[in-house]
Amino acid sequence: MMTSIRKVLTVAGSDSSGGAGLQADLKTFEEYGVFGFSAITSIVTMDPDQNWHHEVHPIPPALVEKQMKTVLSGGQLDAMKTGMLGSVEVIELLHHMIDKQDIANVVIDPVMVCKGEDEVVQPENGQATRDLLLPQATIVTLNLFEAGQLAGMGRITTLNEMKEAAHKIIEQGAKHVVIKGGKALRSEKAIDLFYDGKEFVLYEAEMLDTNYNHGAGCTFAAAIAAGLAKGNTVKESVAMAKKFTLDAIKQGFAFNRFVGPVWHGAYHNAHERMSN
Ligand code: PXL
Repeated sequence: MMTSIRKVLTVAGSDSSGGAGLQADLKTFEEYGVFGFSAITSIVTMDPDQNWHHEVHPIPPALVEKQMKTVLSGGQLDAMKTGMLGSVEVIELLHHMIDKQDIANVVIDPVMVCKGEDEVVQPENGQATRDLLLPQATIVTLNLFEAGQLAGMGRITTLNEMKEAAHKIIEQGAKHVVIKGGKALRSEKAIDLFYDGKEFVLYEAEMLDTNYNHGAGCTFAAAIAAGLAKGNTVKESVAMAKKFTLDAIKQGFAFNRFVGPVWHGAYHNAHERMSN
């Protein structure tokens, strides 16, 4: 008999270029074999005539709330993940929803900048995320920039600073945190740091020499949510998500002259499906 299907919600922005945002989340959920629901918070467009400039178009909070009502009408979710949230009202809405629904596995992936753009998207959202969502997070996934912002430390460039930031994030109420070192860390290796308030775990991997990694962060967080929904521990889910995302980055491709998305189907060779 088939075991029951696990249900996972993403509350995120739409990335029409397909690599990041809720597109990444739903593709990843499918690869993990969990059923994906979505509530769109904003629509992001990128303009090829303006050097791929990103424009964020927030969805009215009342419409986000209606989507959430639709999703929640089917009973308890096994996990949820948040990405770009669009407005403080939506963050408040989510805070109340998580509280009321008592959702077991909550992955918070605060999206503050889009790759290639250096200005912070909606800075007021960072503060609301810290105050309202971090205390509800089973795990929060951060790049160095986001970690620096949420920990109030500014620019982070060393492993020691990553540890200090992780400690501060846990103090703000998140149960677990992963900080992704990436290329901004002064290191030869790609180093991710996991912390649960007691023990630091370092994940070291080769630094991949590619620019085709658009959507890697969303994919990683979505993979953790799917892993948790399937009953894995937080640590197991992170380890599995790392493998899944590494494969996705290895098979990233040039979409146009501005962006190269990761391939979410790489881990399972999804391009070979339905071939006959
Ligand atoms: O990768 C960050 C990100 C998250 N969510 C949406 C995005 C992007 C970057 O483009 O468009 C919707």
